[in-house]
Amino acid sequence: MVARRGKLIVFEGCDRSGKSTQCAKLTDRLRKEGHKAELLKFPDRTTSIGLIINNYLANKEDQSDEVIHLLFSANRWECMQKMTNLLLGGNNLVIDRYAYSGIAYSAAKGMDLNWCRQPDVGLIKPDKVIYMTLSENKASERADFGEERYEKKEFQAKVEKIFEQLHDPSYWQVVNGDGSIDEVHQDIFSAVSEVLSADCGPLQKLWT
Ligand code: Z5A
Ligand code: MG
Repeated sequence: MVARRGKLIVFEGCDRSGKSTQCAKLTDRLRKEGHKAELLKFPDRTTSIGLIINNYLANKEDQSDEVIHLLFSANRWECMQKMTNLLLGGNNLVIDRYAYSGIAYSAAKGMDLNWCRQPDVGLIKPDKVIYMTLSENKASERADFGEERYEKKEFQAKVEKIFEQLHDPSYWQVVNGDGSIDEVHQDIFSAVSEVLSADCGPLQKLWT
């Protein structure tokens, strides 16, 4: 009998909303409950493309807006075979940022949104996007923005606006990140449990 494929669950959202915290918690919980689960993060800073991205984000290296946009996308494409194999092998994948961040951060610089979308057309389509929000009050209580290139308040507001444009209610779920880590996890787990038990059919391509 062919194993049922795993589900692709992507986390997106504004800075410090708790994506990385919740991705780790969800992956642990899935494993504890007997599901096969793997956690991946974009950018994947461990590849040679990821190293260029890391230097760019750390302000150690400059790139044109177009070049860095294409490198972020290439960093996802270089992972597609591995992701396909894992999903078809029955592993659920939890992904910390994906193509939506790629578009939102580039378009927030003033780049054309449709141009920004093109390089990611055909990536594996997520079965669920968990879009995490955070109120201004709570954001100011969390650790300060770091030194990385995009970590500025006005820029983040533009990013949020683009995420709102990309929101597709057919597979996006908005989760309020204001609660405690455990409360937020519970909301996410309920949303993900529904997807895990659903028959989502074969893998689909994004934006095709
Ligand atoms: N980028 C791009 O331009 N193009 C692309 O294609 C992609 C990304 C994929 C690096 O991303 C940058 O790359 C990012 C977008 C751009 N630019 N910015 N800005 P990254 O994913 O490496 O960014 P990060 O460093 O992981 O930050 P983050 O993702 O914004 O944070 P987060 O993952 O959402 O939050 P967290 O690390 O889980 O939590 C933040 C803090 O809050 C931490 O101290 C936690 O302990 C605390 N926390 C978390 N949850 C709670 C709750 N519920 N209560 C209280 N405290 C909490
Ligand atoms: Mg993070």
